[in-house]
Amino acid sequence: MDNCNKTLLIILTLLITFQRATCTQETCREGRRNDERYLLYDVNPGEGFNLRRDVYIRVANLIRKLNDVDNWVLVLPPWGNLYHWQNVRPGLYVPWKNFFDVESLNKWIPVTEFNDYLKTEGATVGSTYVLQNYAEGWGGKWEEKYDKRPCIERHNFEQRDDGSWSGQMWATKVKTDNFTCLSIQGQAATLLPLIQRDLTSRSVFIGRAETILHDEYGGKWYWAARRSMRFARHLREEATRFRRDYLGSDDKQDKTEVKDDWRDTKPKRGAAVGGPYIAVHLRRKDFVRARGDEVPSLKKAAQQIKKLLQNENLTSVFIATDAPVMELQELESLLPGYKVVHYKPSTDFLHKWGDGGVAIVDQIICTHARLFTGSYESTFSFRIQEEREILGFEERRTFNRLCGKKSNCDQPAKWRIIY
Ligand code: GFB
Repeated sequence: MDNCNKTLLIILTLLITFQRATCTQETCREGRRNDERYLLYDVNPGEGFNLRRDVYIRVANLIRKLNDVDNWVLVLPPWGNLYHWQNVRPGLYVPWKNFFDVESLNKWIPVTEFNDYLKTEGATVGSTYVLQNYAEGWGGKWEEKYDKRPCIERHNFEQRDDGSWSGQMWATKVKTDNFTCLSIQGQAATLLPLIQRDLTSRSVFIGRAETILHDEYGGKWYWAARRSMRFARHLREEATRFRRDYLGSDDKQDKTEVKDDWRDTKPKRGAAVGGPYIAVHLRRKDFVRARGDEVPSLKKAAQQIKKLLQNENLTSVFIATDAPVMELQELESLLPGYKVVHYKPSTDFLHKWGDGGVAIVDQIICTHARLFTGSYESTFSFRIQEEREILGFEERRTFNRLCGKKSNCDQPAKWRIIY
Protein backbone atom coordinates (compact mmCIF):
# COMPACT_ATOMS: atom_id res chain seq x y z
CA MET A 1 0.00 0.00 0.00
CA ASP A 2 1.47 3.37 -0.94
CA ASN A 3 1.54 6.33 1.43
CA CYS A 4 -1.46 8.03 -0.19
CA ASN A 5 -3.64 4.92 0.28
CA LYS A 6 -2.41 4.51 3.83
CA THR A 7 -3.42 8.09 4.66
CA LEU A 8 -6.85 7.56 3.08
CA LEU A 9 -7.35 4.38 5.12
CA ILE A 10 -6.41 6.16 8.35
CA ILE A 11 -8.83 9.04 7.62
CA LEU A 12 -11.63 6.59 6.84
CA THR A 13 -11.02 4.61 10.05
CA LEU A 14 -10.99 7.83 12.08
CA LEU A 15 -14.25 8.98 10.48
CA ILE A 16 -16.02 5.69 11.28
CA THR A 17 -14.71 5.74 14.86
CA PHE A 18 -15.87 9.33 15.30
CA GLN A 19 -19.34 8.59 13.91
CA ARG A 20 -19.76 5.60 16.25
CA ALA A 21 -18.54 7.56 19.25
CA THR A 22 -20.80 10.55 18.69
CA CYS A 23 -24.07 9.09 17.44
CA THR A 24 -27.14 9.02 19.66
CA GLN A 25 -29.50 6.07 19.76
CA GLU A 26 -31.63 7.52 16.94
CA THR A 27 -28.81 8.59 14.63
CA CYS A 28 -26.94 5.31 15.23
CA ARG A 29 -29.97 3.39 14.12
CA GLU A 30 -30.44 5.69 11.09
CA GLY A 31 -26.84 5.19 10.05
CA ARG A 32 -27.29 1.43 10.28
CA ARG A 33 -24.72 -0.81 8.76
CA ASN A 34 -25.63 -3.37 6.13
CA ASP A 35 -24.07 -6.17 8.12
CA GLU A 36 -26.35 -5.49 11.13
CA ARG A 37 -28.22 -8.57 12.31
CA TYR A 38 -31.13 -8.67 14.71
CA LEU A 39 -31.93 -10.90 17.65
CA LEU A 40 -35.54 -10.90 18.83
CA TYR A 41 -36.70 -12.80 21.89
CA ASP A 42 -39.75 -13.37 24.04
CA VAL A 43 -40.57 -14.90 27.41
CA ASN A 44 -43.27 -17.32 28.57
CA PRO A 45 -46.49 -15.24 28.76
CA GLY A 46 -47.07 -16.34 32.39
CA GLU A 47 -43.89 -14.66 33.69
CA GLY A 48 -44.08 -11.33 35.50
CA PHE A 49 -42.32 -8.04 34.85
CA ASN A 50 -39.35 -8.58 37.13
CA LEU A 51 -38.38 -12.02 35.88
CA ARG A 52 -38.53 -10.57 32.37
CA ARG A 53 -36.00 -7.95 33.43
CA ASP A 54 -33.72 -10.80 34.48
CA VAL A 55 -34.14 -12.56 31.12
CA TYR A 56 -33.10 -9.31 29.40
CA ILE A 57 -29.73 -9.54 31.18
CA ARG A 58 -29.21 -13.13 29.95
CA VAL A 59 -29.95 -12.17 26.35
CA ALA A 60 -28.06 -8.85 26.52
CA ASN A 61 -24.90 -10.72 27.48
CA LEU A 62 -25.48 -13.17 24.64
CA ILE A 63 -25.47 -10.17 22.27
CA ARG A 64 -22.26 -8.92 23.91
CA LYS A 65 -20.58 -12.22 23.09
CA LEU A 66 -22.03 -12.43 19.56
CA ASN A 67 -20.66 -8.95 18.91
CA ASP A 68 -17.09 -10.11 19.47
CA VAL A 69 -17.26 -11.19 15.83
CA ASP A 70 -20.55 -9.92 14.39
CA ASN A 71 -22.77 -6.88 14.53
CA TRP A 72 -25.98 -7.83 16.35
CA VAL A 73 -28.75 -5.55 17.58
CA LEU A 74 -31.15 -6.72 20.29
CA VAL A 75 -34.81 -6.06 19.52
CA LEU A 76 -36.64 -5.16 22.75
CA PRO A 77 -39.82 -7.22 23.21
CA PRO A 78 -42.79 -4.88 23.81
CA TRP A 79 -44.54 -5.04 27.18
CA GLY A 80 -48.18 -6.00 27.55
CA ASN A 81 -50.80 -8.52 28.54
CA LEU A 82 -48.92 -9.47 31.71
CA TYR A 83 -50.87 -11.59 34.13
CA HIS A 84 -50.52 -9.09 37.00
CA TRP A 85 -51.42 -5.96 35.06
CA GLN A 86 -55.08 -5.20 35.56
CA ASN A 87 -55.18 -1.75 34.01
CA VAL A 88 -53.81 -2.64 30.60
CA ARG A 89 -56.08 -3.00 27.61
CA PRO A 90 -55.73 -6.58 26.26
CA GLY A 91 -53.76 -6.55 23.03
CA LEU A 92 -52.01 -3.27 23.87
CA TYR A 93 -48.21 -3.46 23.82
CA VAL A 94 -45.95 -0.65 24.93
CA PRO A 95 -42.31 0.08 24.08
CA TRP A 96 -39.40 -0.14 26.50
CA LYS A 97 -39.00 3.64 26.50
CA ASN A 98 -42.18 3.79 28.62
CA PHE A 99 -40.27 2.12 31.46
CA PHE A 100 -36.56 2.31 30.74
CA ASP A 101 -33.97 4.80 29.57
CA VAL A 102 -33.22 3.20 26.19
CA GLU A 103 -30.11 5.35 25.69
CA SER A 104 -28.66 3.83 28.85
CA LEU A 105 -29.34 0.32 27.53
CA ASN A 106 -27.60 1.29 24.31
CA LYS A 107 -24.47 2.13 26.24
CA TRP A 108 -24.08 -1.58 26.99
CA ILE A 109 -25.30 -3.31 23.82
CA PRO A 110 -27.06 -2.02 20.68
CA VAL A 111 -30.82 -2.22 21.15
CA THR A 112 -33.85 -1.14 19.18
CA GLU A 113 -37.60 -1.14 19.82
CA PHE A 114 -39.74 -3.74 18.00
CA ASN A 115 -41.67 -0.97 16.23
CA ASP A 116 -38.47 0.45 14.79
CA TYR A 117 -37.42 -3.03 13.69
CA LEU A 118 -40.75 -3.40 11.83
CA LYS A 119 -40.16 -0.06 10.09
CA THR A 120 -36.78 -1.08 8.69
CA GLU A 121 -37.01 -4.87 8.33
CA GLY A 122 -40.77 -5.40 7.86
CA ALA A 123 -42.87 -8.09 9.55
CA THR A 124 -40.41 -10.84 8.83
CA VAL A 125 -37.79 -12.84 10.71
CA GLY A 126 -35.23 -15.19 9.13
CA SER A 127 -35.22 -18.03 11.67
CA THR A 128 -37.36 -18.80 14.69
CA TYR A 129 -36.27 -21.09 17.50
CA VAL A 130 -38.72 -21.84 20.29
CA LEU A 131 -36.76 -23.10 23.28
CA GLN A 132 -37.97 -25.93 25.49
CA ASN A 133 -36.52 -28.42 27.95
CA TYR A 134 -35.80 -32.03 27.00
CA ALA A 135 -38.99 -34.12 27.09
CA GLU A 136 -37.08 -36.90 28.88
CA GLY A 137 -35.70 -34.49 31.53
CA TRP A 138 -32.02 -33.90 32.15
CA GLY A 139 -31.30 -37.48 33.23
CA GLY A 140 -29.15 -36.62 36.24
CA LYS A 141 -26.11 -35.67 34.11
CA TRP A 142 -25.67 -31.99 33.46
CA GLU A 143 -24.18 -31.14 30.11
CA GLU A 144 -24.67 -28.12 27.92
CA LYS A 145 -26.45 -29.14 24.75
CA TYR A 146 -29.24 -28.37 22.34
CA ASP A 147 -31.10 -30.46 19.77
CA LYS A 148 -33.90 -29.94 17.27
CA ARG A 149 -36.85 -31.83 18.68
CA PRO A 150 -40.62 -32.12 18.13
CA CYS A 151 -42.43 -29.28 19.87
CA ILE A 152 -43.55 -30.22 23.38
CA GLU A 153 -45.95 -27.36 23.99
CA ARG A 154 -48.43 -25.59 21.77
CA HIS A 155 -47.02 -22.59 19.94
CA ASN A 156 -48.60 -19.95 17.78
CA PHE A 157 -46.75 -20.55 14.50
CA GLU A 158 -48.25 -22.31 11.49
CA GLN A 159 -46.74 -23.42 8.22
CA ARG A 160 -47.92 -21.75 5.02
CA ASP A 161 -48.36 -23.27 1.57
CA ASP A 162 -44.98 -21.95 0.37
CA GLY A 163 -43.16 -23.75 3.22
CA SER A 164 -42.51 -20.62 5.28
CA TRP A 165 -44.19 -20.04 8.64
CA SER A 166 -46.22 -17.30 10.18
CA GLY A 167 -46.86 -16.49 13.81
CA GLN A 168 -48.06 -13.80 16.14
CA MET A 169 -45.29 -11.70 17.70
CA TRP A 170 -46.95 -9.35 20.14
CA ALA A 171 -49.71 -7.65 18.12
CA THR A 172 -48.11 -8.33 14.73
CA LYS A 173 -48.36 -11.26 12.35
CA VAL A 174 -44.78 -12.07 11.35
CA LYS A 175 -43.47 -14.31 8.57
CA THR A 176 -40.49 -16.50 9.35
CA ASP A 177 -38.60 -18.65 6.82
CA ASN A 178 -37.48 -21.33 9.24
CA PHE A 179 -39.18 -22.62 12.37
CA THR A 180 -37.65 -25.03 14.89
CA CYS A 181 -38.44 -26.22 18.39
CA LEU A 182 -35.14 -26.52 20.20
CA SER A 183 -34.61 -28.55 23.35
CA ILE A 184 -31.84 -26.91 25.30
CA GLN A 185 -29.96 -27.40 28.52
CA GLY A 186 -27.52 -24.63 29.22
CA GLN A 187 -26.87 -20.95 29.48
CA ALA A 188 -27.09 -18.02 27.09
CA ALA A 189 -23.67 -18.75 25.57
CA THR A 190 -24.79 -22.31 24.75
CA LEU A 191 -26.71 -20.71 21.88
CA LEU A 192 -23.64 -19.02 20.38
CA PRO A 193 -22.72 -21.72 17.82
CA LEU A 194 -26.35 -22.12 16.75
CA ILE A 195 -26.78 -18.42 16.03
CA GLN A 196 -23.32 -17.93 14.56
CA ARG A 197 -23.82 -20.83 12.15
CA ASP A 198 -27.22 -19.58 11.00
CA LEU A 199 -25.60 -17.42 8.34
CA THR A 200 -28.60 -17.31 6.03
CA SER A 201 -30.73 -15.34 8.49
CA ARG A 202 -30.30 -11.64 9.01
CA SER A 203 -32.67 -11.90 11.97
CA VAL A 204 -33.31 -14.62 14.55
CA PHE A 205 -36.22 -14.93 17.00
CA ILE A 206 -35.78 -16.88 20.25
CA GLY A 207 -39.06 -17.84 21.89
CA ARG A 208 -39.27 -18.84 25.59
CA ALA A 209 -35.86 -17.27 26.24
CA GLU A 210 -36.25 -17.82 30.00
CA THR A 211 -35.25 -21.45 29.32
CA ILE A 212 -31.58 -20.43 29.13
CA LEU A 213 -29.66 -19.62 32.29
CA HIS A 214 -27.27 -16.75 32.99
CA ASP A 215 -23.70 -17.18 31.78
CA GLU A 216 -22.50 -15.87 35.14
CA TYR A 217 -25.25 -14.80 37.52
CA GLY A 218 -24.06 -12.03 39.81
CA GLY A 219 -20.72 -11.56 38.03
CA LYS A 220 -19.17 -8.45 36.47
CA TRP A 221 -21.04 -8.75 33.14
CA TYR A 222 -24.30 -9.43 34.93
CA TRP A 223 -23.92 -6.21 36.86
CA ALA A 224 -22.87 -4.13 33.86
CA ALA A 225 -26.03 -5.13 31.98
CA ARG A 226 -28.04 -4.61 35.16
CA ARG A 227 -26.62 -1.13 35.75
CA SER A 228 -27.51 -0.15 32.19
CA MET A 229 -31.21 -0.78 32.98
CA ARG A 230 -31.97 2.67 34.31
CA PHE A 231 -35.62 3.56 34.60
CA ALA A 232 -37.21 6.14 32.29
CA ARG A 233 -36.83 9.74 33.36
CA HIS A 234 -40.60 10.40 33.76
CA LEU A 235 -40.84 7.54 36.31
CA ARG A 236 -37.74 8.68 38.21
CA GLU A 237 -39.16 12.19 38.37
CA GLU A 238 -42.53 10.98 39.67
CA ALA A 239 -40.77 9.03 42.44
CA THR A 240 -38.55 12.01 43.28
CA ARG A 241 -41.62 14.27 43.67
CA PHE A 242 -43.37 11.74 45.87
CA ARG A 243 -40.33 11.22 48.11
CA ARG A 244 -39.93 14.96 48.55
CA ASP A 245 -43.64 15.67 49.24
CA TYR A 246 -44.56 12.71 51.46
CA LEU A 247 -41.36 11.31 52.92
CA GLY A 248 -38.99 14.28 53.35
CA SER A 249 -36.44 12.53 51.14
CA ASP A 250 -34.13 13.95 48.47
CA ASP A 251 -31.00 12.64 46.79
CA LYS A 252 -28.60 15.27 48.10
CA GLN A 253 -29.55 14.85 51.73
CA ASP A 254 -29.94 11.04 51.36
CA LYS A 255 -26.55 10.77 49.59
CA THR A 256 -28.07 8.87 46.70
CA GLU A 257 -27.05 11.16 43.85
CA VAL A 258 -25.92 9.35 40.69
CA LYS A 259 -23.93 10.43 37.64
CA ASP A 260 -25.78 10.97 34.34
CA ASP A 261 -24.03 7.95 32.85
CA TRP A 262 -24.37 4.65 34.73
CA ARG A 263 -20.82 3.74 33.69
CA ASP A 264 -19.49 6.59 35.84
CA THR A 265 -21.62 5.67 38.87
CA LYS A 266 -19.61 3.54 41.32
CA PRO A 267 -20.37 4.70 44.86
CA LYS A 268 -18.47 3.28 47.82
CA ARG A 269 -20.42 0.80 49.93
CA GLY A 270 -22.10 2.60 52.80
CA ALA A 271 -22.01 5.98 51.04
CA ALA A 272 -25.80 5.99 50.58
CA VAL A 273 -27.78 7.00 53.69
CA GLY A 274 -31.35 6.91 52.34
CA GLY A 275 -34.43 8.95 53.24
CA PRO A 276 -35.89 9.13 56.76
CA TYR A 277 -38.24 6.15 56.31
CA ILE A 278 -38.12 2.41 56.06
CA ALA A 279 -39.64 0.69 53.02
CA VAL A 280 -41.46 -2.61 52.91
CA HIS A 281 -42.36 -4.64 49.86
CA LEU A 282 -45.34 -6.64 51.00
CA ARG A 283 -46.19 -9.17 48.30
CA ARG A 284 -49.73 -10.53 48.76
CA LYS A 285 -52.29 -11.87 46.25
CA ASP A 286 -51.00 -15.16 44.69
CA PHE A 287 -48.10 -15.29 47.20
CA VAL A 288 -50.50 -15.70 50.14
CA ARG A 289 -51.80 -18.89 48.54
CA ALA A 290 -48.61 -20.16 46.92
CA ARG A 291 -46.13 -19.35 49.71
CA GLY A 292 -48.42 -19.50 52.75
CA ASP A 293 -45.73 -20.38 55.33
CA GLU A 294 -43.37 -17.63 54.21
CA VAL A 295 -45.87 -14.77 53.87
CA PRO A 296 -46.72 -13.12 57.20
CA SER A 297 -50.25 -12.41 58.36
CA LEU A 298 -50.93 -8.66 58.42
CA LYS A 299 -50.64 -8.73 62.21
CA LYS A 300 -47.22 -10.39 62.04
CA ALA A 301 -46.11 -8.01 59.30
CA ALA A 302 -47.11 -5.02 61.48
CA GLN A 303 -45.14 -6.42 64.45
CA GLN A 304 -42.00 -6.77 62.33
CA ILE A 305 -42.41 -3.31 60.82
CA LYS A 306 -42.78 -1.74 64.29
CA LYS A 307 -39.59 -3.41 65.44
CA LEU A 308 -37.64 -2.20 62.40
CA LEU A 309 -38.94 1.37 62.88
CA GLN A 310 -37.90 1.31 66.55
CA ASN A 311 -34.44 -0.06 65.69
CA GLU A 312 -33.93 2.69 63.12
CA ASN A 313 -35.43 5.34 65.37
CA LEU A 314 -37.83 6.34 62.59
CA THR A 315 -41.58 6.91 62.46
CA SER A 316 -42.40 6.67 58.73
CA VAL A 317 -42.87 3.50 56.74
CA PHE A 318 -43.46 3.30 53.00
CA ILE A 319 -45.49 0.27 51.92
CA ALA A 320 -45.23 -1.04 48.36
CA THR A 321 -47.77 -3.77 47.86
CA ASP A 322 -50.12 -5.52 45.49
CA ALA A 323 -52.54 -6.06 48.38
CA PRO A 324 -56.19 -5.06 48.01
CA VAL A 325 -57.11 -1.69 49.62
CA MET A 326 -58.87 -3.43 52.54
CA GLU A 327 -55.67 -5.24 53.53
CA LEU A 328 -53.64 -2.07 53.31
CA GLN A 329 -56.14 -0.27 55.56
CA GLU A 330 -55.98 -3.13 58.04
CA LEU A 331 -52.18 -2.96 58.11
CA GLU A 332 -52.36 0.79 58.68
CA SER A 333 -54.73 0.30 61.62
CA LEU A 334 -52.21 -2.11 63.14
CA LEU A 335 -49.53 0.59 63.16
CA PRO A 336 -51.08 3.39 65.28
CA GLY A 337 -48.79 6.33 65.98
CA TYR A 338 -46.69 5.70 62.86
CA LYS A 339 -46.88 7.43 59.50
CA VAL A 340 -47.84 4.77 56.93
CA VAL A 341 -47.26 6.00 53.39
CA HIS A 342 -48.45 4.38 50.18
CA TYR A 343 -48.09 5.61 46.61
CA LYS A 344 -51.38 6.13 44.80
CA PRO A 345 -50.99 7.34 41.21
CA SER A 346 -53.18 10.03 39.67
CA THR A 347 -55.67 8.80 37.05
CA ASP A 348 -53.61 10.57 34.43
CA PHE A 349 -50.38 8.84 35.48
CA LEU A 350 -52.06 5.43 35.62
CA HIS A 351 -53.58 6.01 32.21
CA LYS A 352 -50.26 7.05 30.69
CA TRP A 353 -47.85 4.55 32.24
CA GLY A 354 -50.11 1.74 33.46
CA ASP A 355 -49.50 -0.81 36.23
CA GLY A 356 -45.92 -1.25 35.05
CA GLY A 357 -45.16 2.44 35.60
CA VAL A 358 -46.80 2.44 39.06
CA ALA A 359 -44.85 -0.66 40.12
CA ILE A 360 -41.57 0.98 39.06
CA VAL A 361 -42.34 4.16 41.03
CA ASP A 362 -43.00 1.91 44.06
CA GLN A 363 -39.65 0.21 43.47
CA ILE A 364 -37.75 3.50 43.19
CA ILE A 365 -39.26 4.78 46.44
CA CYS A 366 -38.27 1.52 48.18
CA THR A 367 -34.77 1.82 46.73
CA HIS A 368 -34.21 5.18 48.44
CA ALA A 369 -35.32 4.20 51.95
CA ARG A 370 -32.95 4.13 54.95
CA LEU A 371 -33.75 0.43 55.30
CA PHE A 372 -35.57 -2.01 53.05
CA THR A 373 -37.31 -5.28 53.79
CA GLY A 374 -38.95 -7.40 51.11
CA SER A 375 -40.95 -10.55 50.54
CA TYR A 376 -39.66 -14.11 50.34
CA GLU A 377 -38.47 -15.06 46.84
CA SER A 378 -40.20 -12.18 45.10
CA THR A 379 -38.37 -10.99 42.00
CA PHE A 380 -40.00 -7.59 42.66
CA SER A 381 -38.04 -7.45 45.96
CA PHE A 382 -34.85 -8.80 44.34
CA ARG A 383 -34.80 -6.02 41.78
CA ILE A 384 -35.11 -3.42 44.59
CA GLN A 385 -32.15 -5.02 46.37
CA GLU A 386 -30.10 -4.71 43.18
CA GLU A 387 -31.01 -1.04 42.76
CA ARG A 388 -29.86 -0.44 46.34
CA GLU A 389 -26.57 -2.20 45.62
CA ILE A 390 -26.12 0.14 42.66
CA LEU A 391 -26.69 3.16 44.96
CA GLY A 392 -24.16 1.92 47.54
CA PHE A 393 -26.20 1.05 50.64
CA GLU A 394 -24.79 -1.00 53.50
CA GLU A 395 -25.76 -4.64 53.02
CA ARG A 396 -27.62 -4.91 56.32
CA ARG A 397 -30.00 -2.16 55.19
CA THR A 398 -30.92 -4.01 52.01
CA PHE A 399 -30.92 -7.81 52.25
CA ASN A 400 -33.90 -8.28 54.55
CA ARG A 401 -37.28 -9.92 54.26
CA LEU A 402 -40.39 -10.30 56.34
CA CYS A 403 -40.77 -13.67 58.05
CA GLY A 404 -43.89 -15.79 57.72
CA LYS A 405 -44.85 -18.46 60.24
CA LYS A 406 -41.29 -18.90 61.50
CA SER A 407 -39.80 -15.87 63.21
CA ASN A 408 -36.01 -15.65 62.74
CA CYS A 409 -36.40 -17.03 59.22
CA ASP A 410 -33.47 -17.21 56.77
CA GLN A 411 -32.72 -13.84 55.25
CA PRO A 412 -32.11 -13.35 51.50
CA ALA A 413 -28.77 -14.24 49.91
CA LYS A 414 -26.52 -11.21 49.51
CA TRP A 415 -25.89 -10.71 45.79
CA ARG A 416 -23.28 -7.96 46.07
CA ILE A 417 -22.49 -5.62 43.23
CA ILE A 418 -19.28 -6.27 41.27
CA TYR A 419 -17.65 -3.75 38.93
O1 GFB B 1 -42.87 -8.59 39.09
P1 GFB B 1 -43.25 -9.94 39.47
O2 GFB B 1 -42.82 -10.98 38.55
O3 GFB B 1 -42.75 -10.28 40.92
O4 GFB B 1 -44.83 -10.00 39.55
P2 GFB B 1 -42.86 -11.60 41.81
C1 GFB B 1 -45.52 -9.30 40.46
C2 GFB B 1 -46.33 -8.19 39.79
O5 GFB B 1 -47.35 -7.84 40.70
C3 GFB B 1 -45.49 -6.93 39.54
C4 GFB B 1 -47.41 -6.44 40.86
O6 GFB B 1 -44.85 -6.86 38.30
C5 GFB B 1 -46.54 -5.84 39.74
O7 GFB B 1 -47.32 -5.68 38.58
N1 GFB B 1 -46.84 -6.06 42.16
C6 GFB B 1 -46.29 -6.86 43.10
C7 GFB B 1 -46.81 -4.81 42.63
N2 GFB B 1 -45.88 -6.14 44.16
C8 GFB B 1 -46.20 -4.85 43.90
C9 GFB B 1 -46.03 -3.62 44.61
O8 GFB B 1 -45.49 -3.56 45.71
N3 GFB B 1 -46.46 -2.50 44.00
C10 GFB B 1 -47.04 -2.52 42.77
N4 GFB B 1 -47.43 -1.37 42.24
N5 GFB B 1 -47.24 -3.66 42.08
C11 GFB B 1 -43.86 -13.69 40.52
C12 GFB B 1 -44.93 -13.72 39.46
O9 GFB B 1 -44.03 -12.48 41.24
O10 GFB B 1 -44.01 -14.78 41.36
C13 GFB B 1 -45.03 -15.04 38.77
O11 GFB B 1 -44.64 -12.79 38.46
C14 GFB B 1 -45.18 -16.15 39.77
O12 GFB B 1 -46.16 -15.03 37.91
C15 GFB B 1 -44.06 -16.06 40.77
O13 GFB B 1 -46.45 -16.03 40.39
C16 GFB B 1 -44.20 -17.09 41.82
O14 GFB B 1 -41.63 -12.41 41.72
O15 GFB B 1 -43.23 -11.08 43.14
